[in-house]
Amino acid sequence: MEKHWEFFLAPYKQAVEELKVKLKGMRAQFEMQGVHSPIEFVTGRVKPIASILDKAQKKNIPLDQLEQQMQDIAGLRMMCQFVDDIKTVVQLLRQRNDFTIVEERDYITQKKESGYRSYHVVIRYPVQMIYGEKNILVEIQIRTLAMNFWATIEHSLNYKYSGNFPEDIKLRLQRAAEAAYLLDEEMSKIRFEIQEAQAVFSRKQELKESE
Ligand code: 0O2
Repeated sequence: MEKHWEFFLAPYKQAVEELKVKLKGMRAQFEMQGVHSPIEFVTGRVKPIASILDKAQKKNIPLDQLEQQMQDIAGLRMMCQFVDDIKTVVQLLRQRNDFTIVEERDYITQKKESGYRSYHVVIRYPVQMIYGEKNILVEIQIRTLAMNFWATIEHSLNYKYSGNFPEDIKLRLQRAAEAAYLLDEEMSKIRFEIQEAQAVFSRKQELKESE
């Protein structure tokens, strides 16, 4: 990797690693208390250089403005079992004092034309570098497992068709997005049954492990 990119991306890499630990730590705290965790799992990545350049070109972002204008060079994803968990997670993020929220985008009540649903929170995160503090933008995407399944599939198809989906695939993807949303709604309706079963299961696991 070119030295210039290595220096530029260093604070983003640092931020993703730190935030993965912090957000996974939230899940661990719920587990420790033996209560339902609104966070199922957390992933994080630094956007590959080729994707940064692609997006900069598409959105007319000058390369010397990446830091100010590209919000998802560092990205975290928090997956939830239920739609209501998303609200809980956003509340938890709003309460934290290790970063500030600069923007929230609700693509759940206002889904994208593609069918995409997720809640995006853009934060300003201070990274301690050897030359001092650097404040960078990080995008946290919060979504259910079903929304994540859809987005992952659509993203790989997007790659294949470079965004120009044939009409029938576009339509099927929109229908699949609705099906995923229906799945979320159905799961929400039996949420308490599911949680009860999960609690019994984890108690049994604990007993087995202590034997
Ligand atoms: P990647 O590969 O996920 O890193 P825009 O890019 O114009 O849609 P903007 O202003 O960057 O919008 O912000 P937005 O839409 O809040 O966040 C963009 C990111 O959200 C995307 O990143 C995706 O991760 C996700 N996203 C948004 N729309 C869709 C969609 O229709 N399908 C899927 N699968 N994901 C979506 P990138 O840059 O695409 O890249």
